[in-house]
Amino acid sequence: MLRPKDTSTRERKSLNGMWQFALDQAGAGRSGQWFMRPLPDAREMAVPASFNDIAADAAVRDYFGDIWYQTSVWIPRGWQGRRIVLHFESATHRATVWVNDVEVVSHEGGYTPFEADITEHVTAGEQVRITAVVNNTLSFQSIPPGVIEDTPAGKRQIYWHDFFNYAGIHRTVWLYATDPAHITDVTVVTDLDGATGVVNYTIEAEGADDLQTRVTLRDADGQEVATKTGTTGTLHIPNVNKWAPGDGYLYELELQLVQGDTVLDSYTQSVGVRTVKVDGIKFLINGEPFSFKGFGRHEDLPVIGKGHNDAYLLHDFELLRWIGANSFRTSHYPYCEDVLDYADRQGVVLIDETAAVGLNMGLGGGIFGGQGYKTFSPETANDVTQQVHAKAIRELITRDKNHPSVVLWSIANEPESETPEAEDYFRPLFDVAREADPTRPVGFVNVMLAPHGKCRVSKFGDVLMLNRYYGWYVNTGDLEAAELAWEEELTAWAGEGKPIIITEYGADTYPGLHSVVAGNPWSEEYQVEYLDMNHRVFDRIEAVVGEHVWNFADFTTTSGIMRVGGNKKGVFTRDRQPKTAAHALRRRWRDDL
Ligand code: GCB
Repeated sequence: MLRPKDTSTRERKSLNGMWQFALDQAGAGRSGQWFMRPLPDAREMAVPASFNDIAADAAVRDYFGDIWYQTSVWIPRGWQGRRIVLHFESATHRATVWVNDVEVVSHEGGYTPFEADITEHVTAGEQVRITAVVNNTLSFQSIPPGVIEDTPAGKRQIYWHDFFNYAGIHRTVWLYATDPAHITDVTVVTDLDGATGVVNYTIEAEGADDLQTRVTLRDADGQEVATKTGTTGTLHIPNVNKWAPGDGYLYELELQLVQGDTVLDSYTQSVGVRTVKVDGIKFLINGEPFSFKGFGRHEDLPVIGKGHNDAYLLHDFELLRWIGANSFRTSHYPYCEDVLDYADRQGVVLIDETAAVGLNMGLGGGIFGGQGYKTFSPETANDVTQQVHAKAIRELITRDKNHPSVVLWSIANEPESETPEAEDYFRPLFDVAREADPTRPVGFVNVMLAPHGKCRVSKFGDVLMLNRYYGWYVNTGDLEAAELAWEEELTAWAGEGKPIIITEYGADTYPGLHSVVAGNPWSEEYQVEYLDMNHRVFDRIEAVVGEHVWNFADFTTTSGIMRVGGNKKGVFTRDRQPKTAAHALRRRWRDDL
């Protein structure tokens, strides 16, 4: 699936703005065919945004079930004879969509795009009604998982990930038009041969059997550097300008379907020429050892929740630059594609993660404590879950495969990984990822409950990604004991001979809380002491090639006695003010200061 774009032959129209919106508490909308007419008792809702925080009402914030969205749109008169497509960049966690009275698409998974060819159901120059029922419930068969429990006070949605279950239409909805003959996908794989860049491309198209496929590669100044015909081929760029960390140089590949002199379809794909390889304990980008400095993050903003906002995107990347970070992980789900596009342009390196978070009944919301379920069993996470998970991996890779910024796939965060059931569940999922993308390393993020010697899944990964909280969840306030225990465990992992990225280490810190005495958790000083201790350990172990602090900014979670207005492990507050630790990290990460 290609991301909708305006090109010389394609036209897109955003459906963002105010939609009609109704919560379907009684679950009456599907059988009552709400898509046939204006939604009953509707209010207005902003798209894109999470609906949860908009109403200032706990019943709305905590609602789970069917959520109805409706809008109407004019099909441009000029689109007569064109193929017309309705595209959702995401709907969390699943949706079914109707155009007028006709169901056109259903999609499972809250963070990847889906679309429907609606040509047959619309008429150029006329208005159509678009209705989407989004559903945000989590079950053992969804990614991420959850369960609905009956309690004396009614049904409650339970889940095991430590961020609020924001839902709705978080990203842009597009209507776009192409020629009936159109390109459906392109895969670009790059390589380096000395100073020559190598760009392998494969194009898929529909209705194009009698057409010629033409590609043209241009540099950042718009100068043509190579051209070719055919649906698959290799282009060479002498004296290539590589894409590298901190230097997001992009070429543009124009793809065309041509009949005689007429270009029927044209699409542009940006291309960063770089290589990624794991070699022993080294993580190589363009053959050079790369060391990850940065954060685990969240899509989490005041009012709009997981809704995308360009201004925050720019500001967050400014803060990454200010602090000297070169990378981050899209914890714990695929991010808005605008984020990936911008990372490509900025030369920011990404670890790209699926939404498989919370597959661990030994943990709850990042807090230790059993959940009363078995993680993997026929009644809980089972074969169906595994298939849904496999699809989530495929959809992530299909969407993000052409982003040079993405250098590593993370197929899950902190799942149970110490049991034979976990091993059986994950083994085939690594194959799924490698089949979908043979060019990038694959890993998963290991949790403290499955330390070295116990984890049965790490052996499948190309790199080791570890989340550890020595000095926070264990050895709280005792950094001396934490340092010894952490170094001992990390030294054992280093014996595996793989690169190690510390994908999480962090301490909750209440901004403004200070302490002159060391070892005082929640204070700004303790966050600095905690990070310093971790860095001493990392610097003594050669296999550690990355440090991603948890978290870039404070974020919203469910309520609980371990969370004070959300998770406070941010180095920045939720409104992006630096805590003392931000300055300390800046001194460590910026080598130009
Ligand atoms: C973790 C999780 C992350 C939590 C974090 C915490 O290990 O991966 O989602 O937010 O711990 O702060 O407890």
